[in-house]
Amino acid sequence: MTENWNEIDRFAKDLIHHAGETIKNSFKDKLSIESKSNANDLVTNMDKEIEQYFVKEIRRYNPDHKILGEEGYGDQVTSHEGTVWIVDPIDGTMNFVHQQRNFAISIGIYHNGIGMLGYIYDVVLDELYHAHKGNGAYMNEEKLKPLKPVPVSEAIFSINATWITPHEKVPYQIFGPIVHDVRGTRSYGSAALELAYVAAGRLDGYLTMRLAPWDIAGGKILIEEVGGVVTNLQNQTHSLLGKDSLFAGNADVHNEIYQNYLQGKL
Ligand code: 2AM
Ligand code: CA
Ligand code: CA
Ligand code: CA
Repeated sequence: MTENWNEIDRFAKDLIHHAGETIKNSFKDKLSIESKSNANDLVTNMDKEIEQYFVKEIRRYNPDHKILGEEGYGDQVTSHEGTVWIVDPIDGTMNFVHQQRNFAISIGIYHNGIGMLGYIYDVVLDELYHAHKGNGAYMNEEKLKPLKPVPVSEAIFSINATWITPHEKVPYQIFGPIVHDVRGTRSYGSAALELAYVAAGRLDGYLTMRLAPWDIAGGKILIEEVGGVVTNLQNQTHSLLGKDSLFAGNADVHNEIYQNYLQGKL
């Protein structure tokens, strides 16, 4: 089936702006907060409500489109055949709960596994990062520039401090030398925003041990449109069906860090 990507793009932007309004209006209401896999893994009524809104509207728009959403209101997606929306209704739920900022809506729309449309919406700042495959990436109306090479010694990396502390399952020692050698590190607590910042050139790299498809689906499309690279820590294509590690960055930094700090260590 051929899709009208310009029309889908307009539809997706409308949905995202509408959902953003709903989230902003919810700040005055009391949130209902639960935990999922552990006490720090939070989900709120808004995460669920926003995902349900997306699922309802997307199904009404085109029942053939499949939906993979974090909160499970979409479909059991086991292949990337056809058109698949990968949706994170609120990325950075902990920030949403504790700070009412530094969270985003993230959506990637894939067709037969190819990223066609990507969105990351910083609701509070009203900044929509968006990309349409082959047409470049934008923040609102402003076109994002192709990423320029940066030496590792001048690179700013995003990495969550958890991955530098002793951890039974992950080889945490490998990140130490990277943190030491780059110019600086940051952590924003929203994978989607961190990927948007890589696309905007505010970060030169983002490393993390474990992300789900909905954390990266939108950001991957944005970063690839500005010439950046998104892989797992083994330099392989990141899985869009299951959890995986992630290494996103400007192409030169990605190559140098992979060769000198990661290759053969994981
Ligand atoms: P979330 O807020 O949508 O859950 C926090 O460092 C980042 O990691 C956020 O983007 C958060 O997304 C994501 N995250 C939190 N818990 C996670 C988990 N168990 N697996 C994968 N990603 C997670
Ligand atoms: Ca979550
Ligand atoms: Ca997420
Ligand atoms: Ca989420």
